[in-house]
Amino acid sequence: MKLKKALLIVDVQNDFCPGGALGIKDGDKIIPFINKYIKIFTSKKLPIFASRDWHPKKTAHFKKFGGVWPEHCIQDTKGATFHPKLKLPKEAILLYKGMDPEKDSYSAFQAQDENGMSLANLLKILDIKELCIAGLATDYCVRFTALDALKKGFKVKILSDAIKGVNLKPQDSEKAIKEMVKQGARQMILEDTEKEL
Ligand code: VGL
Ligand code: ZN
Repeated sequence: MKLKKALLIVDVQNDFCPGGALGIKDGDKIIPFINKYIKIFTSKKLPIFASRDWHPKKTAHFKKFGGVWPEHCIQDTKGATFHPKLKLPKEAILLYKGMDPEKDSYSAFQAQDENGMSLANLLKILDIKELCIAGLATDYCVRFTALDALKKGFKVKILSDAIKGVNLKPQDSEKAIKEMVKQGARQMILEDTEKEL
């Protein structure tokens, strides 16, 4: 029997796309692929999660307050909204993360829905055993989310044509993919979805 899958779209927000406060080169180029995955998961009636980096104005995550990043994805700003090209269905379950003013958090497993329910709990309720992960950024949120998922016993598919990295150091994304695969994640592209789902 196939394991029940869900699609997890990580942080496809204006600030992580070109022109944004932490714009990732070609970050928006993955969106047409993500939209195709959305169609496929919707047609199979499989759940779709979409996380958002959702920071308060003042947080130790920002350079200004001791962290490493320029200000980005501040709650209720344009930078924090989903990229306009992303076609999220109304059934998508929205997750918020990075609200703690004291610390960094990258993993979607540290995110919660609008009722404060954690991703782990939502997955349990929906009986999801496998996560297909797309979005931004390969070397941060995607990486931490995938590693957490594996630690928690989920199977993980990295959607290679639907992720992009920050690359503070040029090899960061490549290294992140190697690490996720070493820990048990597998890579998948659009062409594989018909037989995989
Ligand atoms: C992220 C950098 C800063 C991410 C969040 O979600 O990948 N990256 N904040
Ligand atoms: Zn952030």
